[in-house]
Amino acid sequence: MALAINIAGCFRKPEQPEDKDLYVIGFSQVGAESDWRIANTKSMVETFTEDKGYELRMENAMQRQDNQFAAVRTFILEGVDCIIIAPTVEDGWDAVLTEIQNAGIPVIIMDRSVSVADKDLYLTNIGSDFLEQGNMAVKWLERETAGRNSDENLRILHLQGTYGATAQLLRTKALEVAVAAHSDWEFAGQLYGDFTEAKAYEVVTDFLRKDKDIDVIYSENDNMTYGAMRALDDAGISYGENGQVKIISFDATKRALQYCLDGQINLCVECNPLHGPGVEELINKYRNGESIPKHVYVEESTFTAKDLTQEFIDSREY
Ligand code: GYE
Repeated sequence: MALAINIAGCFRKPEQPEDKDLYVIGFSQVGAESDWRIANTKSMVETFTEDKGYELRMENAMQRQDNQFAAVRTFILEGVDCIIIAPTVEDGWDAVLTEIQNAGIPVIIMDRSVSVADKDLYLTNIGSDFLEQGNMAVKWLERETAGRNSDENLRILHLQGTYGATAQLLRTKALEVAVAAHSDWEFAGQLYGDFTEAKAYEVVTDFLRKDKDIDVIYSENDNMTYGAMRALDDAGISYGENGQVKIISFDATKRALQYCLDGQINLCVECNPLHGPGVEELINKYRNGESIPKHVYVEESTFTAKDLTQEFIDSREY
């Protein structure tokens, strides 16, 4: 491995930024699948600037784990100072994380998590408490439907993000536990939307051709919500504050908050994408030899129309 690094070093052109003594970060980003992701990328790019002594090498994995493996192996060959991974899915990381460990490079897992037997394979994991997000959504739905006077079950259409991603696994878990616990709740369907608007539009459109009897949409991110809203519009089904279907959406990015204020989305569950400063703080601690918590969660809440003002939405960064 040392040889590989030296060989890579030999091919460096003299004007490369390492010569300026920058701290080089290899960052494997999931993709550009959502507004959340774009805000997250922006936060990283704005945090790790050359002015502050960093060189950020970012690779977009287009939502594919094998692309992440390739990016990470390139970072190892380049001998970067630190590797940051926003993992597409939780499983399958043991081998490549071991390769990084053998190269002596610290790893920070950002946003979603990895599921590995040996937790020493990474320094720390900074991201959201996705189970708590799901639980907040479910509690809201309980309150919202309490005392519901109906002989019929509450029919929930569940839109799922990328299978195996922490954000999908835990938001799904919260809802599945709740549906099992409420004898009058049921799934109208569980559809795969892969966190994208296009996929959600396609699957919800298809679903509504056969079944229009739904009371709730639980959408595991904002972009899938937008796809579902278009599909509901096409099918002539009303939603939001005064509509047939209550919509719960995860992320609380600006456009979704606006729909919420306008009465089209009932609940926005916040998912903070601005991890750049938090990651930088962890890197500083590492570089100063300070101890680092194994998991750092960010504070998040929920919003309904009554919690929002136009001024608040306009002031949000994402
Ligand atoms: O909710 C979704 C994105 O992992 C928190 O991924 C992230 C999720 C986010 O594509 O919009």
